This record gives sequence, C-alpha cells and structure tokens, in this order.
Amino acid sequence: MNPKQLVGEKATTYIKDGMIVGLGTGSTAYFAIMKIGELVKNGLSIKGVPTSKATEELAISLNIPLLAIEDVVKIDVTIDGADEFDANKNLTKGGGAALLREKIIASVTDFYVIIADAAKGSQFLGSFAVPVEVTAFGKEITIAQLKALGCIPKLRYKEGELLLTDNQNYIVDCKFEKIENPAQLSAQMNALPGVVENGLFAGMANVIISEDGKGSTITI
Ligand code: ABF
Repeated sequence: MNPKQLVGEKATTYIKDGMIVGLGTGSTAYFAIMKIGELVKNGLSIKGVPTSKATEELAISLNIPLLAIEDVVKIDVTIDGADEFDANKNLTKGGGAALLREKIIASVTDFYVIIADAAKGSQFLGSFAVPVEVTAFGKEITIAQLKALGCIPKLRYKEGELLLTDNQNYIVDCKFEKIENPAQLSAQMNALPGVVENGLFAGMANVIISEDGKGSTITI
C-alpha cells in the first residue's frame, strides 16, 4: 500500500461515530479523507470541518456532511499533514498554503493527528522554510521585519503569479537555520504587524503517524 495511504487510513481509526472531524489538506490527508468518505458511505455518522477550499470540494464529492466554520465550537479529532516535524512533535506546516485555516481548526481540536512520512522528521525544525501568511498591504515592510528575525524570506509564486491564499493573503516562505524554540519564534513572527499567521505549530500535535519504510506505521 502507498505509504501516504497507509498512514492516512491508520489515522481514521481515531474517529468515532458522532464526532466532529477536522479534515486536513495535502496529498497525505487526501487518503484519510477518501477513507472517511468510505466509512460515511458505510454508515459512520460524523461532521467534517475542512481546512481549505480544496478539501471542502473533496469532502462534498464524497458526501461527507460538513459543519460550517461559523458553527464550530470544538472539534473532536483533526487529521492533517505536515511538512516537517521535530523530536518534540513540533510541526512546520503550510506547504499547501492552508496554514491559517489549519491552525484555527487545530486550535479548537481535542486530538490532533498528524500524518507524515518519516523522512519529514528532524531533530530540529528548519530544513523546510516556514510559510508565513502576510497581508498584501505593506508586505515589503513585513518581509523586511521577518528577515530581521534571521531568515531568508521569499514570496511564494504559483504559475508565475504571486500565490493568493484562500483568505486573499500572500505567503512568504522564511528559511531559518536550526529552529531550537519553535514556540518562541512563532510568537515573535506573529507579533509583527502584517503577519496573519505562521506555519510553526508548536506543541499542537497529539500524535504523529509515519511509515517505517517497511509497510508498517509508527505512532509517536
Ligand atoms: C498540509 O499538509 C500542509 O500544512 C502541509 O504543507 C501539507 C503536507 O502536504 P503533503 O501531505 O502533500 O506532503 O496540512
């Protein structure tokens, strides 16, 4: 079985009837959502909360009942991907440009399940540039202030155009060296005017499920 499918389907074992389930974004979360669609078809009664427009479209195509974000108070389980994780289960997310909605949904999630192949694990975060969502207005000023925090900032483009997020903001990918204190750096970035949210999810993951390269899953 495809490693992404293996970990994606394994993550759905945390879902119980009657739950509100956060639906992640990315190619690994895709497999979890496909499995949830199958479980719903076979009678599982859940309500999904998508973390991006792309995930919302996928969930609708699978007839997964959805809960409007305006009606969300608490989420039982969220299954989502990540771009990098460290030895303390801190995450870098946002490679899929969905970090703002992902972090809002993670913030009200009781049990946050991350699915990511083992190659994304590092002692410290830093190999993957930290995506930061910034406002269009004054982005050059915000970029200069991010640079002053010690990173190499780069506006994200898609097909030659500046990428616009689902929330009509821009993404700046900030390459730091070794990130020894993700929580502190996350707070420093979010304190900058013009920063909407950043892709450091410090201390938010309850479990990380990865694949051991031999067709089995590892849960940390
Ligand atoms: C999403 O999952 C993003 O935050 C992250 O970038 C992405 C990882 O995507 P993939 O599973 O395709 O590697 O939650």
